[in-house]
Amino acid sequence: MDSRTAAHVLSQIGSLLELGGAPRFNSKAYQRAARAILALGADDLTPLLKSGELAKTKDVGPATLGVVRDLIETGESSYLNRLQEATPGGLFELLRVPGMGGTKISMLHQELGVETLDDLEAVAVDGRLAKLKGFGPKTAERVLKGIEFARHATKRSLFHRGLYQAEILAATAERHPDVVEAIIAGSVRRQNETIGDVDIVAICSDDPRLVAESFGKMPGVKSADLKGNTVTIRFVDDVRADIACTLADNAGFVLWHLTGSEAHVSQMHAWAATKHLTFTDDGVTSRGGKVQSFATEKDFFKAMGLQEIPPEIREGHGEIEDAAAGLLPDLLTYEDLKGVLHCHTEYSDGGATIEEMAEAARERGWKYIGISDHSEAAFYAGGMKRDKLARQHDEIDEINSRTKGFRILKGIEADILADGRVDYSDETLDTFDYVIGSVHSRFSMNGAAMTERVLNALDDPRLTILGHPTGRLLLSREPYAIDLDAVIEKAAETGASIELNADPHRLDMDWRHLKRAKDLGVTIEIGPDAHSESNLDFMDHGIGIARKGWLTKADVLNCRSAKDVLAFAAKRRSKRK
Ligand code: DGT
Ligand code: CA
Ligand code: CA
Ligand code: ZN
Repeated sequence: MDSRTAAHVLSQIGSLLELGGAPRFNSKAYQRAARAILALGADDLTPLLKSGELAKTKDVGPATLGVVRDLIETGESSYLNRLQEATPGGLFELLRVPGMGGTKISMLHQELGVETLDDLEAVAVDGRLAKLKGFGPKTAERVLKGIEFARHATKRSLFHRGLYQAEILAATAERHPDVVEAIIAGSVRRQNETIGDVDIVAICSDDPRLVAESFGKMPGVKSADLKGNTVTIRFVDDVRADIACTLADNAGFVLWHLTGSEAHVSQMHAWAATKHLTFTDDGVTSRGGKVQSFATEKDFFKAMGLQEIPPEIREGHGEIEDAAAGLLPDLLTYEDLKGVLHCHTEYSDGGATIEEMAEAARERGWKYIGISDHSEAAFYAGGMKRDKLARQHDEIDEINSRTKGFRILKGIEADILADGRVDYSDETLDTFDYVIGSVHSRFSMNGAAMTERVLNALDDPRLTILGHPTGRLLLSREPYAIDLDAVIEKAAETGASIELNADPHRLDMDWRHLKRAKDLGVTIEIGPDAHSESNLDFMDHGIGIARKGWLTKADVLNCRSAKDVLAFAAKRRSKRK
């Protein structure tokens, strides 16, 4: 019994418990155990069970251990079988509809006999769902949108999940005796916001085709398809992967090719054609038929007459032209960050104190943290009334007065109200070091009205930063209708900053717009939107996305010192009408 198969069984049990209306901590415990067992990466769990190592693994408890023992001894889980018999198969896919938890699904099942996405769609359309207690016409509408999402989104996952799968697979590949090194390629290497399949290049010391073939036979594989030296695998848990096997002498070319993107690769084909070169799976062929191989990407780009293009910007957005002209920007790195400005504490809906957040920021080597809790209008998120604000400011002053080499800034995430006014009076807004203005309500406005609302807010010189400008939640909520080009132009004109929100569900503004904003001279703030200390780590991928948007440290507000951040806000305020 291998790790992946066992993990998949545990995860299925977790989902079935959720569907059956079991307490959330119960189903969560199975999901956590599943991740722990997958991370073990064992081809055979039997010795780990016998030695007692499995029982000592974090997040593996007596119940989950029992399931694994059952799997090892009988090849199946009687607990899973019992749960499956009690649950119609279609209910699983309902869990993928945003906002649909186990409780709601079991209620829809009992009351209306809903068992599949199609059933759910039918009762949402014919009005039966809206009449159910706790539902309503608005919910029915949201459910219909959610169904659309579930149908399209099921095949992709958020970046951090893709990265996790890629790391596990690369580690597995490296355990193969004929593999020297395994490198993550594809959209994970390009730091994309969502991931389809995982791509791995395995550098081999022996016949790559044989190695690829053997990967197709590893435990936990549901189906495998071998083409050349690349094997395409679907695992039992529906994780999909391409593993391209190569000898070291052409690893650079294979890595470049499997990293993509498709647009970048096809533009590179056109570029190579101008040099009378063609690409095959074996390498690069010149007009005379001579095949060239490349051990490193560096060699490959050199032969193409190009600067080395960082993986993040290989998206076909002009990188080949700029690399040919030697004009690629010096993309920012994590080390360029000086601080963060979008953080919540227990003053609103965060989980940590100001001091704890500050300490966590300091540990990461930053020089300042801006606290930006929710404003009064955001009552659902514990938005702060005036008296609470005063207390927060006193607390910040007090901590700052006894701290050296680190500073806490007084920020706020103020709601942009329906008419575009920024929450709080002008006098109150003037008490902050800077103001993030965000839309948190009335998402369904039409595009013209929403654009007008945000443009109005940008006219307020007290608004320093426009927070998460489209409100999207990746794989679950569409951006609200808004003319981003108009917003970017307005920010350029008024000197406001726009946020790249680094929450893995948001990554908003989308990197596809960052380059344009930068070209117009808009300063970007990269915000973790942290609600806990560990959320500060969202900045890792936030930097990856900023790189995808071609940003350099000069383009980013929080790559500047605290003093310069204050100056930025002050300069904008001085434009007061
Ligand atoms: P994704 O998977 O949708 O998140 O996005 P990508 O960019 O990872 O897309 P993917 O995995 O389809 O392709 C990555 C690169 O791999 C692509 O630019 C060219 C290369 N590639 C795609 N399909 C194959 C294949 O069947 N064999 C080989 N050798 N390479 C392929
Ligand atoms: Ca891929
Ligand atoms: Ca692929
Ligand atoms: Zn927000």
